[in-house]
Amino acid sequence: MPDLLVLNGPNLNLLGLRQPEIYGRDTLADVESLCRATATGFGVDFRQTNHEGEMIDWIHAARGVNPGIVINPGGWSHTSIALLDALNAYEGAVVEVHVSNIHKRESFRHHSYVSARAEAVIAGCGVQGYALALLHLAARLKA
Ligand code: CA2
Repeated sequence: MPDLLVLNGPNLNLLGLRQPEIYGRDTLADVESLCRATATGFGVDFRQTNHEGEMIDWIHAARGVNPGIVINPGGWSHTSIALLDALNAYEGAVVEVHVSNIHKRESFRHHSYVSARAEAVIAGCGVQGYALALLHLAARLKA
């Protein structure tokens, strides 16, 4: 089975290390373990970057290779048409995840450009949102 790609945007390397009242205490390494344990039948290619161009290059490279992407675009969710354009050039399934419920937070977090491309959006389930996203993709891609 080909790998599912799990992409994490800026500052998510700090998960579990700061602001636990918003993002919880699990680190990004814990999230990676959770993803690997959840995506039965698929490999997981798990990445994080603080550089928007690098994220876009990874999405381009996924074309024709990875059948699904789980993406937490972090702050780029609310700013990046370039990220949306890259996802629109990708033919596979996309699920957007946010650890926090962006709709309960500041109004500038309420809109995500990526949501226009995602087939599902999970927000506010904490890091379990990644597991839910992978369960959805695995079921959808095996069917
Ligand atoms: O809730 C989410 O997963 C977010 O995508 C996290 C982003 C935020 O900009 C989005 O609005 C919602 C922030 C990335 C994590 O930043 C941290 C900063 C300090 C400590 C821990 C994480």
